[in-house]
Amino acid sequence: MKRELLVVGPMYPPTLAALDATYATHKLWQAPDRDAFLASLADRIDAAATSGVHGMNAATMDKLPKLKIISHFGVGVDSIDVDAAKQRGITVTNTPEVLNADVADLAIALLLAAVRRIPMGDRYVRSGKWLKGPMPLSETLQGKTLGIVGLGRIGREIAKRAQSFGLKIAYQGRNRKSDVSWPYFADPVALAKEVDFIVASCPGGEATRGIISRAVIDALGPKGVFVNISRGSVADEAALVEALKEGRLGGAGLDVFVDEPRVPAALLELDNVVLQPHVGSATHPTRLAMGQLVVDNLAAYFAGQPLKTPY
Ligand code: 8YV
Repeated sequence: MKRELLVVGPMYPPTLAALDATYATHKLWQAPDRDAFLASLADRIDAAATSGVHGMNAATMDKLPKLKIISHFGVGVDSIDVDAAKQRGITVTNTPEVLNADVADLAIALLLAAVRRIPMGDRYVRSGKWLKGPMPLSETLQGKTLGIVGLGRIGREIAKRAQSFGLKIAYQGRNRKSDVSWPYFADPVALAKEVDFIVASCPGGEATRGIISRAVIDALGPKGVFVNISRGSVADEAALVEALKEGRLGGAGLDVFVDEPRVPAALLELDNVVLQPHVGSATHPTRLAMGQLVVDNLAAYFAGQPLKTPY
């Protein structure tokens, strides 16, 4: 008899196939009537798999009184009410570490693309403008300072890469890190005043909502560049769009947005912004590794073994 598993939302196909092969999966996003579907499962579901924005809130947890584990596809768990899960004795697992390198690569790529104006240059050539004369010069990374908001696993990988590009590092976060000697700022505005570029690599959620505020953006200034590979919610998106339109911020490289996959129309018009569709971890090896952690955490749970990556 296959164990039963609730799958809340669409998931990386190879991972979903692996879950389908092992469990009697119940796909919530395909249910015509969510509540009736959950009620039909209430007395027999103790495990669920979630992914990305398809998380779980307290109300849904209350409809699944036997739920014991939520195995999440993603390192960020801001789509899950983790506090509510803890209060209900539900363990949450996520997929850390395996995506650090790819997400850090994209952060550096966005910084390089925005500062050296690579997509703009591509458009400049394709539009035939080069035939009329050289493209205006860009800023440089050399000798500049990158401010990292959120020096966690991904933030550290970004710092490592940034140093190899000749950048100095400073960081902001809840706490100073004892194992690094880079300048630390508790206040993101103070950080922004001291650096040339900022990358947001902190978790999403209430604690970091709007941490890249209008004041931070203005302190970064007309030559500054902001890169976001965290969550759209960490930036005041309206202030960001305004500052980019008015030239109060030099440029941006954005992989995440407040209301994905919808992006503010104004951003689509701006030449000083590089846009990506939330692809930080979107490589086959990384998504396979993330999926394997989802599978392994569930297998460990059902085997009564220690979980691989409890959140
Ligand atoms: C995922 C992410 O692509 O891991 C995260 O937190 O944002 C991305 O790696 C996304 O969660 C979709 O599953």
